[in-house]
Amino acid sequence: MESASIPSLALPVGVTLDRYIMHKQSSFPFATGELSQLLRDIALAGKIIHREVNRAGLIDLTGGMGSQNVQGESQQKLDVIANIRFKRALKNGGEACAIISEEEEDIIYTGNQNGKYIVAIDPLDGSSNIDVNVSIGTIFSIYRRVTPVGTLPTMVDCLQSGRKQVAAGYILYGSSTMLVYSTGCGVNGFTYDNSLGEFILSHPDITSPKDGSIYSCNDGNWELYDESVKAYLTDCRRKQYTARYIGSLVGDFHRNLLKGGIYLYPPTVKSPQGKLRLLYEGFPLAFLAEQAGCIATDGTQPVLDIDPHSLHQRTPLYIGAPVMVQALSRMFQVSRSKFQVGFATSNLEPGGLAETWNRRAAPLKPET
Ligand code: FDP
Repeated sequence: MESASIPSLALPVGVTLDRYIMHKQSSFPFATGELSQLLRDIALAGKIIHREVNRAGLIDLTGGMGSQNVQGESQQKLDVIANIRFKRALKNGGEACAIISEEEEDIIYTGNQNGKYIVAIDPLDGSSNIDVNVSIGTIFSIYRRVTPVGTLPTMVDCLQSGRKQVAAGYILYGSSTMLVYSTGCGVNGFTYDNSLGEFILSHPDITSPKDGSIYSCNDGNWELYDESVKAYLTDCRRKQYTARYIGSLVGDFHRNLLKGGIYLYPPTVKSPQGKLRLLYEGFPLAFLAEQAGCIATDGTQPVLDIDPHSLHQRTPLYIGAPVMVQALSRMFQVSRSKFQVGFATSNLEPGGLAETWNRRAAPLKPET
């Protein structure tokens, strides 16, 4: 029998992701294990990216490819590598019939028409941070296909409501690598143990603080923000909240999820629909946020209620602690009722809110 002092000499390692996934699967009597396998495929690709990210500076994996992705953004070598790794893992796994990737314009058919699932993925998010050793991440979203198994998946499978996600998550390559995911029954976080090659449950049942004092946005865009966003941020400054912005959505979201805060990426003149992508950034993070007790809105409606109409659709995103997001939403409501025009995606278009404001801000001309 172990004496009382012995366990502290050999602390238990904890629950591995594999065991956790299997355990969760066993609570669904009709589960076939395919979603579990899909999650394991994603975790495996994540481990490989972790390895590549960690030695990028040593084996010439930093820097640009000299090419652009479908969004017109310059591709980093690791963007391309991560895309290949995830595609390969998902194709070989067999559970996904189609993939939507930030790096590719069209639906990627895996060749597994019997696969039940669709995966939307941003293989490596925050790519401007790759070369400077700052946190980056992978974001994923999983849907069950709606067209019959055995047929070629279609746009109908890929453009489902965010509320139809069966799982979503991210892998954060930061000071440690973490995989955080939800299948709709809470959010759990696993930290990668390099020596074991395993993700270990480190953050069970993540519940985010209801309120917070961190705000995260690109302050350099201030002049391009709408007045209600400026008013909200001014209030954050007045309250001496803490400004924290990495410029890696996963890192910024993760910090705010754990500590309590709000992340804002409003529309700007440069990105009138917002910069972030709905299918593989907005939807999965909104799903996790709601599961952890947070709120995600585009300024007019919950992000999960947005109707997707194209694979690389963009969205404004305001996500985080409910008290903070609600305070911002109230400012949107006030401006909407004042000017009686729509906000969010239409606010910077001709006739939109920003234009209305500019008109109002201009000196009044005499009537005649
Ligand atoms: P990036 O373009 O560097 O891949 O996905 C878009 C994203 O990163 C987010 O991760 C990040 O929060 C944001 O863009 C940063 O954008 P800005 O440089 O405009 O602030």
